[in-house]
Amino acid sequence: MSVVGIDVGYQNCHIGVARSGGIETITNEYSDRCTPACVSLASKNRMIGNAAKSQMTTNFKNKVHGFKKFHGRAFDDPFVQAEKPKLPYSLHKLPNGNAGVKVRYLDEDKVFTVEQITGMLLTKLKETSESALKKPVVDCVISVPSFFTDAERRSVFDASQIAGLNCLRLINDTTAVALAYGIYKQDLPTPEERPRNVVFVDMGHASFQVSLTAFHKGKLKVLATAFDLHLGGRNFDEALVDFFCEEFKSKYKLNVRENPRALLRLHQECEKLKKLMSATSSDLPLNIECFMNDIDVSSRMNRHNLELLPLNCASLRVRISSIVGGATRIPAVKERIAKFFGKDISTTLNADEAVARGCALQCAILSPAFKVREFSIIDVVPFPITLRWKTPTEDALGECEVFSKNHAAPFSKVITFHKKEPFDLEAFYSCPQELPYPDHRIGCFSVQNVAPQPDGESSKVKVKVRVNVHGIFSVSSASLIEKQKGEDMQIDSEPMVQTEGGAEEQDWACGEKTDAAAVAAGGSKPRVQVKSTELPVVANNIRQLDRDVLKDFVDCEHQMIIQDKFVKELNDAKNAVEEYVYELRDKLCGIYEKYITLDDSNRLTLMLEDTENWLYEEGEDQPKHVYEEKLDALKTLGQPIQDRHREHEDRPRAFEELGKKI
Ligand code: ATP
Ligand code: K
Ligand code: MG
Repeated sequence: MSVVGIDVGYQNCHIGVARSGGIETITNEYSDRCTPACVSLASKNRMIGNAAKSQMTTNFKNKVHGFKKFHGRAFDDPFVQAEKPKLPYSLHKLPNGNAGVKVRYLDEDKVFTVEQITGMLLTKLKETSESALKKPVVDCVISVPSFFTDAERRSVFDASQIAGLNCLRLINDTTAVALAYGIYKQDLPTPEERPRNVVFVDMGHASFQVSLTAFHKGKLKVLATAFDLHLGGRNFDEALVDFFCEEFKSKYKLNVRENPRALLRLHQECEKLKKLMSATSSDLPLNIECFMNDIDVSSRMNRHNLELLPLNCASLRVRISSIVGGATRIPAVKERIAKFFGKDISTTLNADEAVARGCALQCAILSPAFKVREFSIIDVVPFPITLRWKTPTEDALGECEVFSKNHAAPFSKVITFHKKEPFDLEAFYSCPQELPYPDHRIGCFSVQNVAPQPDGESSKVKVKVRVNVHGIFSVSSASLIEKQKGEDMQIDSEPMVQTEGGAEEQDWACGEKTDAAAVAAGGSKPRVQVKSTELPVVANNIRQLDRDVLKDFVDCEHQMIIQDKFVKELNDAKNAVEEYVYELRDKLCGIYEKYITLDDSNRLTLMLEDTENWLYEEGEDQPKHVYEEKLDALKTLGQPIQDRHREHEDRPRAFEELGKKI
């Protein structure tokens, strides 16, 4: 079994793996540790990662990037609407109201959901891990921003399933970093000592996350998280793009915003410039040849002026110590963070790889196949969650906040209701003004098969609500508690119990008027025999893909993988012919010259030339076997020459060997 951790960034993805030597990040087929979060759809296949990014400015309408924040969002979401005009590809409203991506793929117009696009990216990352580990990869841990809501987490989880991954945990970015920081620390305080509190800061391309984490030996507990959803490295890129767009308008009379390709190029150049400015405070040139309307543009920028540009986002206003994420390399960011906390900041963690390493560590901890130091992680619920239900007596709705902000997670609670009939529990985020999303619904959970007691009284129904390891909320189970003859019930006095996931479980009473929302106190009364019957709970309006649809997407991804493989093999076969032509031609006028008659050589050269022309004409687009046959035919002619050459080379060595023996 393999142990893999995947940091899926808005811009960059990294993969951490556990090998016998420990945790390491791996490189992809371009020897790059970073795989761009970019998917390109084409007429025969898809390109994902570096291959997609390298051709960013051609076929750009079908190159999808910057999709991470569309997870779980509706097409009409103001954030999606604000992003739309900045994107070179088009967004499409899906039947369920979500935002989909419209592209040309296999010469057809196709709409993919964000789960499918992320699924494609994960397929690539899965393949990269498989080729590094040389074995199949299924189990993994994937990072998500700490502010991701239920809908987003479910959406990323669905994407992992589309890619055929078994995600053991969706872990928060900053928590993964905290784990990567803590697990190797030998000097953490003992349980009796005061914890070591560390603030982690991650400024990526599109968001800014901060967590305050308490460490003890063998465990970490996240105390609080804070974030700015719209502050990241890209804000600096955009500020530069805005600046140059204005400048080029007055200087060259160019309307860059009207030309998606030019705008993309400017974006790329601005990002390069931004990175250079982190390393030097001197004036730097910006030159783009043939930028628009055959005009070359040029300008200058420096760090000081960058810092004066307005950033289109709220400023650094976090309520910081160890920092990661690419954008923390910007000197102004580092400076402000240090100033805010009045402390020196530590950048000992690898800014690009810490999240992926933390993910791999968590995967290693969860995997039975790998031995690693135990480390317990308690995370937090980012936004408070409330349950609401109808009361039969009044028009009013019953309501109970089941998870407060920064409540420990994973965590289960048991809530007791008194009901005579089936009932619905509506779950939502309780603080809409705090929630950076327009939709605060989580889902509706129907508790079924509830009936009154034989004596007509309400039945006691225990409902378990839970935020699981992925940070996903659910009403996970319900049971009907029946009075046993002549005995009183004392369910509310059950002590706190541990559940499987290491989460604490807590009993709550949250019922009708009579005993409304009284939190049961743990007691020491003896337990009485009660009959408990499991009740079905049906989840409605959960913001995740329909299971049938998910299954179709899994099949669809599988088909696309087969298609990509088919195209790759075809291209490989074609390239092999081309390579053989070049190689043989080179050698014919070089090392093979002595081993072939001039006549034969001329004939063969002519043939090679024909083949080359053929490759550009009717041989451009042939089935694989045609290329294989072509290669075989060439080899039949080339092989005897190669053999004669080898024999000749081997002869002196054979003599030498013979000489030694004599
Ligand atoms: P997110 O965490 O928001 O999903 P991500 O994980 O893809 O995004 P990172 O890889 O952490 O983001 O950081 C990428 C950002 O960091 C980009 O904006 C990039 O331009 C910026 N960046 C990288 N190196 C430097 C540098 N030397 N100076 C300035 N910015 C940099
Ligand atoms: K990243
Ligand atoms: Mg990141």
